[in-house]
Amino acid sequence: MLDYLDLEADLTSEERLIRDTAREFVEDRVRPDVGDWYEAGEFPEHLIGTMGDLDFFAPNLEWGDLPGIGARAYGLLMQELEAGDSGIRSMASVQGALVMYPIATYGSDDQKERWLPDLASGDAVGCFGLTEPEHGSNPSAMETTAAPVDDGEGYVLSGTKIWITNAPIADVAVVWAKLSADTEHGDAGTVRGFVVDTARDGCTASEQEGKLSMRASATGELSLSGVEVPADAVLPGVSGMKGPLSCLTQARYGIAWGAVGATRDCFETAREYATDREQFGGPIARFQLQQSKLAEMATQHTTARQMAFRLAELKERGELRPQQVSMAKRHNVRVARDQARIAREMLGANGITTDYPPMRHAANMETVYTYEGTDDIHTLILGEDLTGIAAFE
Ligand code: TGC
Ligand code: FAD
Repeated sequence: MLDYLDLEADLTSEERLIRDTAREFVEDRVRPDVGDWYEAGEFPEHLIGTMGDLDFFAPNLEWGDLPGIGARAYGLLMQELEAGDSGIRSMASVQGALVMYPIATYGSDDQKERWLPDLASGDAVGCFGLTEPEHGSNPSAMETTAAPVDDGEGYVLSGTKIWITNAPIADVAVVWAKLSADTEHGDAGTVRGFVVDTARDGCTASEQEGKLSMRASATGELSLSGVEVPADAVLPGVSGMKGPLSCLTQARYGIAWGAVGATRDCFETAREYATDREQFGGPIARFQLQQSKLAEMATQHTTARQMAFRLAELKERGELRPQQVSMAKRHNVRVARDQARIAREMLGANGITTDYPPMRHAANMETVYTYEGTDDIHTLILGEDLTGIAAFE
């Protein structure tokens, strides 16, 4: 596998084990069938238990029996899963970074004990509801409300969350909503997180139809029609937009690594194809035009990967800033998006089929470029960081 600057030479034995376990899972359990799942528009739910058994869900968190692996090992896991398909990485990163992370970081002991073991094992699936029909890039304008009832005994949640990964298969949702009146949890208008059992009356999910990207992933709308939850459904440890945005930083970190895996898979596929495929009396890899594409792909992969490795160092030291994660998410997804198209082109007609991964990765990257903050939003986050002037409005 491409590792042009020998970055993996420094991996610990634990990191190698995690990388190899995930790589083997992808080779044995994902790669043979992912084209069919993609065509059918299905997420392979039968893999969730195995993914839990292999500690793919939030192994970086420190709680109970969770392994508490380092940031680099976690990044390598995301890299390998996305080399298989973005939908597989997405399921794991939503479960880990967007559901288990807020419960572990901001949740009560009861919330942790109720949900973390089941989410870790894959016995339960979680989703994260932030985006709404009228509020995507600007979630702080969300309209979903949490209205207090019975003198603060509980809340009624009302609103619609859309484009929610895992929603159609979720047992629990971390839902972000604005308090509609002053309560012990904050003044009216304050954003709070709620841990919602999706079996509650009024909570329904429907599948998003017509996706031409991220097809091997369950995406849906989460409708909250007067869902009554007890007061202890509130995540006690965080208030305001910092809650959801801090979760996004965790997931964006995983995406920065995952995109490197997709790029590598495109490179390896193109290299193998170019050395096998013969035209004009020999392998197409002997043409300078094809070598130029491979050289560029390998270089782009290497620069993106270096950025991911550096993020891991900073994260392990506790020095990583969200803006640095934005830079890596933006850059590494751009690389994957561009290079997947080049790989597809190198495979000629075969490149447009599900028999080979590049077109699937290219299509997936349209989602990855858009979710967790669009490329434009990360550009503006960097712009603000570099100039001190916010240009969102
Ligand atoms: P702003 O006023 O800038 O900040 C509010 C508070 O939050 C803090 N903060 C962050 N903390 C951690 N990580 C970050 N990335 C943070 N960004 C901001 C900030 O310090 C402040 O804290 P405090 O203590 O002062 O209150 O927030 P804003 O509301 O103006 O937001 C600005 C903006 C546009 C950057 C933000 O809204 C944004 O990132 N928008 C993009 C929306 C987005 O990414 N949505 C993703 C939805 S989830 C998803 O796509 C899942 S797909 C997953 C999958 O399938 O893999
Ligand atoms: P909009 O915000 O309407 O943006 C439209 C265009 O305008 C974009 O090009 C954008 O970059 C641009 N734009 C917006 N604001 C500005 C600005 N200030 N300056 C310049 N340009 C701007 N959300 C969740 O909450 N949970 C999930 O699990 C989840 N999973 C997803 C899975 C999939 C498959 C997809 C496609 C999306 C998912 N999302 C999820 C939603 C995702 O986070 C949003 O789609 C994303 O934040 C963008 O919001 P939007 O689609 O409403 O686009």
